[in-house]
Amino acid sequence: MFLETEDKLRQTVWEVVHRTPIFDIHTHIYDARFGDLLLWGIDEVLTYHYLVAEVFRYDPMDQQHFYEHLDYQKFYAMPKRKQADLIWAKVFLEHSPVSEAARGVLTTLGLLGMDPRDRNLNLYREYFEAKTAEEHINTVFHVANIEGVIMTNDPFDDKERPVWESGQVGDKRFHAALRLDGLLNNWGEAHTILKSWGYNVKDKLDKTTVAEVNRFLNEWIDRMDPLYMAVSLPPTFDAFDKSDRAKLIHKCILPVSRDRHRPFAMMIGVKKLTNPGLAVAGDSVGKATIEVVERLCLENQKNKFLVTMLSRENQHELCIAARKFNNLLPFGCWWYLNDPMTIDEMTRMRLELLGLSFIPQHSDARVLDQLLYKWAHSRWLIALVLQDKYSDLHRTGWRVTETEIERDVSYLFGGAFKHFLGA
Ligand code: RAT
Ligand code: ZN
Repeated sequence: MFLETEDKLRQTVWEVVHRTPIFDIHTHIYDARFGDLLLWGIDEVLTYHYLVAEVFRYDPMDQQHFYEHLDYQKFYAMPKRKQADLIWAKVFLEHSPVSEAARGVLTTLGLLGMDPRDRNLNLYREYFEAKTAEEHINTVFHVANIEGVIMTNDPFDDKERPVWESGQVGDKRFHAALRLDGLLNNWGEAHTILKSWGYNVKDKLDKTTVAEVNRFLNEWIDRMDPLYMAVSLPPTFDAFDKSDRAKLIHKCILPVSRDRHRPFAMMIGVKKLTNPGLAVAGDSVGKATIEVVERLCLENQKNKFLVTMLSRENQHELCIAARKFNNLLPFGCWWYLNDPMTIDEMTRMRLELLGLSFIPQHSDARVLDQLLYKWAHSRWLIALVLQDKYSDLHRTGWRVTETEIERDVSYLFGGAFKHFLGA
């Protein structure tokens, strides 16, 4: 039955967006078999690196003896609980928590049934202390209405690797992504590690080395069954220069990605450690070159590329590139773009240029609880944008049914990705 009034249409869009389960294609959370690698609870939520960067914004303004009082090393040397106390004091109590990352903490607490008016952090801590990781995963997935997530899985991570090697069976809601920053962004170190693991590799990417890297990739694909292979890349990324990375991409990643039917996800535009003292909070952003993406798509038409770019300035051209190449699927509002203003802008632009053929968002959650706020905030924004788009359609005289809206929203929230995988 057609939705005949605009009010009914808008209300239906709102409800459908809020009840459709999400398949979250990029996170940094883990299932319970990974033990301590799965971060959860209020102290982890508060010490999220997005908030670490913010606490240092306030300190020089408040403290006469800034460098004595709070330098980066001292901050990171403090126990996590103390770091959380400090962030709570500075970002939530001494100033109102209006930033997106700070607001997210409050949304999270509210969604877990706590009262965000409480300013006593220990009350929140008590809530988490009474939970187990498994219980909490179930609660978060249920409240956030998430059907599945993709992790970020790095074979070069010494804590993570043994879990994969042990062959334990994981939670079916958690899927793998083979993350290759270690291989592609630092071949000098990677090749010595590969060698120590018994691969017959040399610094120079000769024929044997290439074959051995491919063996490594295939073995990890067998072990993890990742839904895609991924790398984060600098704004200066050029897949056609003379670098080891470019050679590895052409000789190893693209053939394996093609043969094993695992798209290659490129996350382009991060300037690592612009401020090294801030560690994981110290990365910045730069505008990248779309021509590199276009040429990769053109010259490798049998390859599939998932692409997200970190700079706002790259978003329009990424949409245009996707109009030219159907082996390119743009995804998410990544990291510094995961803010209401940019989510709104990017989602409108993508719908206008690509219809429904993109992945509007991923959470990038590093802490389990962040699935709650990241998806609550994104759903809200996506619903507002979709209401406008369906209203525009309505004004042409076109009518839609609730079933059609459900079809469209589930395509955005997981269907487009699964279709791209060929599932
Ligand atoms: O958003 C983040 O938390 C970043 O620090 C990165 O993890 C980024 O998302 C990445 O996957 O490289
Ligand atoms: Zn990430």
